[in-house]
Amino acid sequence: MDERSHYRICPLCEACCGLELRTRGSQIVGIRGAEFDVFSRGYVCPKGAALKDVHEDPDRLRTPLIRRDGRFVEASWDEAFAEIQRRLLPIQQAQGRDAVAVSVGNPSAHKYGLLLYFGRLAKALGTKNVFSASTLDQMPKQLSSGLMFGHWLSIPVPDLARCQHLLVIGANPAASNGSLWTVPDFRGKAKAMRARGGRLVVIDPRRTETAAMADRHHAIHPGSDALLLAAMTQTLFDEGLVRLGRLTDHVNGVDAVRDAVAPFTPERVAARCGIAAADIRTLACELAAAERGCVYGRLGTCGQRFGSVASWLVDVLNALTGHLDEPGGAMWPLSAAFAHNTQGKPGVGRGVAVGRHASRVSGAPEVFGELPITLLAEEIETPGPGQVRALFTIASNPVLSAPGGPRLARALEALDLMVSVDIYLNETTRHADVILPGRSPLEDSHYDVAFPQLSDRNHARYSAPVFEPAPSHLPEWQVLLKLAAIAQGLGAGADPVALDDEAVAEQVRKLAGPHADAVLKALGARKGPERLLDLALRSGPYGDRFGMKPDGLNLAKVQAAPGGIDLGELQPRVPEVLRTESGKIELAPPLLLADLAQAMALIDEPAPALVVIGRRDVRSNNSWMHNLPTLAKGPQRCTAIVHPRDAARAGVQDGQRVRLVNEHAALTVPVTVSDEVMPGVVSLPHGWGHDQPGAQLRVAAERPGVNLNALLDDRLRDPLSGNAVLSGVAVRLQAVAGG
Ligand SMILES: Nc1nc2c(c(=O)[nH]1)N[C@H]1C(S)=C(S)[C@@H](COP(=O)(O)OP(=O)(O)OC[C@H]3O[C@@H](n4cnc5c(=O)[nH]c(N)nc54)[C@H](O)[C@@H]3O)O[C@H]1N2
Ligand SMILES: Nc1nc2c(c(=O)[nH]1)N[C@H]1C(S)=C(S)[C@@H](COP(=O)(O)OP(=O)(O)OC[C@H]3O[C@@H](n4cnc5c(=O)[nH]c(N)nc54)[C@H](O)[C@@H]3O)O[C@H]1N2
Ligand code: SF4
Ligand SMILES: [Mo]
Repeated sequence: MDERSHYRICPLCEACCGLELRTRGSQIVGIRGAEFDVFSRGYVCPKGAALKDVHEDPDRLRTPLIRRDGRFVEASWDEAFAEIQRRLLPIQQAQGRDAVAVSVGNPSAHKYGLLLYFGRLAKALGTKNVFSASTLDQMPKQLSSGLMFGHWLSIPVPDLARCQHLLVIGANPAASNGSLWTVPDFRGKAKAMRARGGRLVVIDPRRTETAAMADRHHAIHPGSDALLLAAMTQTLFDEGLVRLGRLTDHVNGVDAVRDAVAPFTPERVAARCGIAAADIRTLACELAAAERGCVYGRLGTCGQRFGSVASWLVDVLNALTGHLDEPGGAMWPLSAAFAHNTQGKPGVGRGVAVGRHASRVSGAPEVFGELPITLLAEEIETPGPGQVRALFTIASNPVLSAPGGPRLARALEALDLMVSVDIYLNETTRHADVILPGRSPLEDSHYDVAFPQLSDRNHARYSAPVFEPAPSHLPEWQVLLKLAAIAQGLGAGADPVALDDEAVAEQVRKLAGPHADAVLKALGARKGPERLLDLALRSGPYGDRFGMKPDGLNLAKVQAAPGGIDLGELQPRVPEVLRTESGKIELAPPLLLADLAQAMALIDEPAPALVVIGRRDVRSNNSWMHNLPTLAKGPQRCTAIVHPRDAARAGVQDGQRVRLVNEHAALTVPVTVSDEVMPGVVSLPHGWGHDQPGAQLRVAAERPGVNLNALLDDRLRDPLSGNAVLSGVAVRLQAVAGG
């Protein structure tokens, strides 16, 4: 049989590398980085090759499952939708719309069918109980960006190609391959920066893979980043280093920031951060002195009590040192499709609002239409009007990925209905009544909706399906539309394609007014996400405007370009990128100023003797890639790393099994003793704990690991963004007899 070559954007992490797959018939015979990809230029990590395992995994679901008498049985799609309709409508009717919750997880960001259609399901459900992985991840950054720049996704990213000084705080892109920053081959690019005389500085409780390649590493006590960043900001004012440059006329609130950070002197915060005052000053001064440079913060700065404040201060520092919106600094990509900061009137907007509603039990404010995912369990458990009685999970595994997962698992069992759109029968979906399988990513076309808004270079890339799906296997966008139709009372028999035609026609009428018919005609016979993509590309900033700009982009052109279309290096975008009411950068949003004042109390809070932090490994990804043989082989990855001092105190030795204990759980894991973590910190990866009865993950179950989130506290969160605290939670280390 002939060998064929296919181009496919890797859906496994935010680097979005272009892959070249070679196939023979239905076999994948090779996967490598696509040298001709205009964006990733051949880069690939060990996970890329595991796409073959995803596609071929015998545990990956291909048929809907219905749980009957405690056992899952295969069902047809029609039976599955009928079952959902039969059970959902009485719940909605008797208990109201909020009785049905929905949770959407990380892989939905990597499948445009899910990302572009999830909103339709949420809207049809009409529930305020919308949860997602965002409140385990980036909601603090979305909130601070929304308040400062006017849209939740207007997140500036380092322009590494021209940067000479990169300060990385609470991120490990050498292992994670970047996040809220699509930067394939971070390692190669960071090395190139150092080779041209640039400097990499890392602030992290652990000497990570990124720290190991840096010029300097400072260990920081978990959870104290807001203090460090406030003290750096204070230093800029104190030493007269503030330089707004080109942004001077585009910034509000500089004086308010100066007043707010005044009490946070380096001397005041040094002990709590574990970083000497002189070092804090140096961090601020060298950032200010760098001709081109920036601060980049990620998960480590978000998963803490003051996550929103820390996320905000990262961009305050960039703005005050003249590095925001400047080449080599923190810049906004100009995405070819779907970016809100390219739509509507340039330079001004409505800003963002929070707290339009609140969670029923704890009263936590809504942010970006969502409630904190750590509150899902109490919403199910607590009786009263609006109690959650049904749940849809869409590519979401909160039993492993959210603090308090074991409590949530018990709550899920008590639901009247749970429906999962997922590819595995796993720790979360085993509680479902109906599981609707997603297709293999290789059976769908793809375009990244979110990541070009965060990419270190502008580009437009599309990948076609590699394999034909089974004829009966609905694409996920149609699954979501079917569920939406059921929720709206249109019935399980509704035709998702016809519903989509209607919705697109309405969208086009709004967008194009009198030209709507011509636009619809131009979109031709395309359906589903491809049609939305063509519409977005053509009406986007590089678009052909449906023929008005014949040289512009459309989907046909992107499809015809092997490896995508390069749209050039990042360009300054202020003021055009802004969507705040004032049309300015809001450097001092009142919500953040008020919370910064609260952070003072952190300084004198007694710090626990030992706290746990997370860890990412390049051969793993969140909770669902442990069933892939290519990634599962090799050394055990779910291990605790402790500092020699803490190991000696607990009387444990390298390689032994130890217990990590607190009020929430007791976990037994192998320990590595190493000074790569600072004293008082133990590092354990998340996403493990594949020993739950009823899951069908045969490879993962061989070495299940333990669930870090069982140790974390679902009551701890950043009250502004609702993001869970993932770091700095107290644990004790104990030797295990015979361990
Ligand atoms: N303690 C701690 N907890 C953390 C983190 C941490 O650092 N520390 N990190 C957090 C972060 S950043 C994130 S993003 C979350 C992620 O948490 P989740 O959003 O739960 O994501 P995953 O763990 O990747 O699980 C994804 C689910 O999607 C399913 N899936 C995979 N591919 C597909 C597909 O193509 N279609 C469908 N329909 N389903 C699919 C998988 O089977 C799995 O059930 O975890 C968070 N949890
Ligand atoms: N290989 C691999 N790649 C991934 C993933 C994966 O699971 N595996 N997950 C993907 C996802 S969903 C995401 S969101 C990204 C995350 O991307 P990153 O944020 O780059 O990934 P992490 O490794 O979680 O980095 C967080 C760092 O913060 C440190 N840290 C912990 N607590 C603190 C603190 O209080 N302060 C500071 N300053 N640092 C702290 C940790 O030691 C860690 O090094 O990675 C993505 N890429
Ligand atoms: S870094 Fe690895 S997992 Fe991430 S997109 Fe590239 S090949 Fe895929
Ligand atoms: Mo994430």
